[in-house]
Amino acid sequence: MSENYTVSRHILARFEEIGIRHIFGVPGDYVLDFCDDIIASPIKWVGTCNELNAGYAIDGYARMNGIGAAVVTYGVGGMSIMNAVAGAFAEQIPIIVISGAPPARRREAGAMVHHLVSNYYLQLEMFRKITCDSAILTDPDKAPAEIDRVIRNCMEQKLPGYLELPADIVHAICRRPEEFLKGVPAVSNPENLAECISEAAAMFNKAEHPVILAGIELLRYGLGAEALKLVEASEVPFATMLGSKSVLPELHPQFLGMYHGGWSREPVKLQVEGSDCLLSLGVWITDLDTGLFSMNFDNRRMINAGGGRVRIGNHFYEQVQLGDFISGLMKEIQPRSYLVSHPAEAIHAKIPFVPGNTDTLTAKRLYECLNFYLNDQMILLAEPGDAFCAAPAFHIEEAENFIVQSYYCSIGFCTPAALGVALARPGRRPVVLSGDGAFQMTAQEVSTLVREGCPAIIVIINNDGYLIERMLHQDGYYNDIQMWHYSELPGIFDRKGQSMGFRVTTEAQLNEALKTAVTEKDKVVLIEACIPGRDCSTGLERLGKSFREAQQKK
Ligand SMILES: Cc1ncc(C[n+]2csc(CCOP(=O)(O)OP(=O)(O)O)c2C)c(N)n1
Ligand SMILES: [Mg+2]
Repeated sequence: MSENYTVSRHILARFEEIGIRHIFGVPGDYVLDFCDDIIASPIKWVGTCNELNAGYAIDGYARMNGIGAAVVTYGVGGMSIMNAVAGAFAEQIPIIVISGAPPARRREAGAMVHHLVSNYYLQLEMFRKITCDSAILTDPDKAPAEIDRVIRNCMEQKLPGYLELPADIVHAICRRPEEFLKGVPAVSNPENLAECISEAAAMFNKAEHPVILAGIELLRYGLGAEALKLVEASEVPFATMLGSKSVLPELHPQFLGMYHGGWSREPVKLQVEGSDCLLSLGVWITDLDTGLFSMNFDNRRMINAGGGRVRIGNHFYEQVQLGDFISGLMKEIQPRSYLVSHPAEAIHAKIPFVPGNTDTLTAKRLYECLNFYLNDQMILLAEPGDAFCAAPAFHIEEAENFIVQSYYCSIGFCTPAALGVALARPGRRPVVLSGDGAFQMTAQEVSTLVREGCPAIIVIINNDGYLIERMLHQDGYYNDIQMWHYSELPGIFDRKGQSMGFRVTTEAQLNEALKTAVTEKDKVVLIEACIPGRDCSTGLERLGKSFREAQQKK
């Protein structure tokens, strides 16, 4: 047993090994010793305004970096971060949460210590439900193996993990494991793989109108490049979805556009649903990705790979990993030049934005203007609300330049996530497109963006409340929010002039504000874009219409 090797040192050593360069969180007395060790290590501590925001920040960090970690205190901190952890679980993002905990002697005595809710295992039990693995580190002899197991599972399964670290264990001496932390990626069953590839290739090669539907798992498993090879080798048209937007380049001549079931642009819908061989790669059939399940798929004409299995018609092949399937299929396909009729519309090119002389700014013109100013050094984060409904309006060429919580849809995610994104990818600039309601949820994190020198651009769509909810349902004053002087927030959060705010009501003002934002590349720039009435993207109009129609049928 090495003299100075402690449980805390082991955690930090592993974190360095797996590429964690920042730990986000909020301290509390049960974790102060561990926080001391963090700031003495090469890993940088990034304090957030609250634990929920730390959770969103590490989600953003992990989407860029492969993994992220937060440290919180017991009870008050652990309970606060839970919504973000649940989101990462739903969206399959690997993050690790370490929570401090009361020392063993208190737990053993069942003492009523501060931050305790009911019993000493409640928090662990709650985290168990929203993580793939968890451990309470009560025994220093076992701690290194438990820490390694949780980290390994978290990375392999691409899901959150939880470690509870009692205050008296932080500096307990433990054994330094000899081996590195080796992950064992999930493997395919070779027979199943070979058989399903041969069945899939036969169907694919025979088809007259094959189409590839690129899904969210391509993003989660970093398979965009591999899928692009398949697209190019086969010369088949492809579509993406909200959760997988830009996983394949949107200026590609084979790109049809984004598919959202019945809400899709007509040519995209016709080609995807009319295909005699729809090759669906890592697609999640979620309500928002399929126009409230309005897709019209015929399993007999589909090859469905994802979630570790492949389905072809009514044949099921278990234990087939998506990456193995794509690379195996690529070797078997015969390229032909398929007709890509109606490829993605010209919105996907950079149309210069010429501001009109109108008094009011419309949602459409806001998105056109933002699209013009986006570049490949920017990462767009779109909040649930009109922001993510407008996603097709933005041309994004690289997979990692677009972030959305398209499934869990927790509003307020994007501003703190931008903090994680910026620190994970210095040199790229996060651009948050947020509703006013979403922004109010986590607005304090603008101050951390300023403090950490992360030059995010934050565009707040000020449409005076929860517009998406007004559109989905009959309206009520529960959808009203307090009007803020959004553009004055930089003056509140920043005493050093590292940020600036604009309030824009016309196209010309918006254009100027975005032009300045691009020039002021070291500053946090907050733009309040005022959109009057119920003006919104066509995406939100469609969503509202479908929801209201579904309600009438009830
Ligand atoms: C944390 C959380 N609370 C509540 C909701 C329910 N919800 C979904 S969208 C929305 C309103 C969004 O309003 P805003 O951000 O202003 O966007 P807009 O629709 O006006 O563009 C709410 C409250 C949610 N998704 N997440
Ligand atoms: Mg709003």
